Amino acid sequence: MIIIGERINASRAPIKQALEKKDPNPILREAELQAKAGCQFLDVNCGLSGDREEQDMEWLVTTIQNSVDINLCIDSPDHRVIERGVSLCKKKALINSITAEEARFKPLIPVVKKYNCGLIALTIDEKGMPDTADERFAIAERLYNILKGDGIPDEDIFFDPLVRPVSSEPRQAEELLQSIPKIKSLGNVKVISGISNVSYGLPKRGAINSVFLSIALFAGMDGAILDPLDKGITASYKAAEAILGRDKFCMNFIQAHRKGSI
Ligand code: THG
Repeated sequence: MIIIGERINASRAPIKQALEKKDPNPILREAELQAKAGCQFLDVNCGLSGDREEQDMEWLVTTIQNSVDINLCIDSPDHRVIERGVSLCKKKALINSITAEEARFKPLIPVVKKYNCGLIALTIDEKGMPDTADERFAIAERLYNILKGDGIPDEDIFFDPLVRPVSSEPRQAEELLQSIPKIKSLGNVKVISGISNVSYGLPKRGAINSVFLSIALFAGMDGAILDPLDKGITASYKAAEAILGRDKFCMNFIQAHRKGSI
């Protein structure tokens, strides 16, 4: 399973503070801990700070890349911020994200090709977020055809069918789960998702997140954006991998327990 560590995000108070003070220490600690926890990518999001977002992204990416050897996932709605971040990455980067809206994908396709990145494609179009599995698939298919037309290989495409709170929209989690095999039928593409939105507004969020992730893995999801230092969610996905026969003799699960990471 592909893990994208979510902790370097300006929505978290310690990260916001470190960005304001340009204090590298909290950032590097978060980067090292998440890398050690076995993430393939670190999501890097410096919040919506207007003109400052581009400079903040440059500082964040440079700070991390100078001391931690890991792939970054550059998270911003602004293509200029994304290009700045990606251009500074030493290893293959992941762009987070494009949508099926022309204003979002058009400026980023040349960036994907120039820097040989992967990209996360959200199933959103001009009409907004889809409700059903079929609508999610239809948007993914339209974007897939555009990306293929531009020569982007399947392996570099990560679809995110967008999880929504089950508390306010009780059918949404199931629609997302049903969309996973449909989207994967497009080709050798990946499906990933953020996790924590599913439990928004509920108690025992960890239980909701874990069950959602386990079912999603069974449905064919390839990875998730999550907190890799959270022992509960880590134990759940490692248990799910063992149950699904993807962890020979449960060695990963046992080792994670011995290391104290679950
Ligand atoms: N898909 C894609 N990108 C994403 C998301 C997604 N990027 C942002 C987000 N969702 C994933 N990242 C985070 C980062 C931090 C937190 C949650 C998701 C976080 N949440 C605290 C919580 O849930 O309790 C609240 C914040 C706080 O106050 O600390 O920390 O879905 N492609």
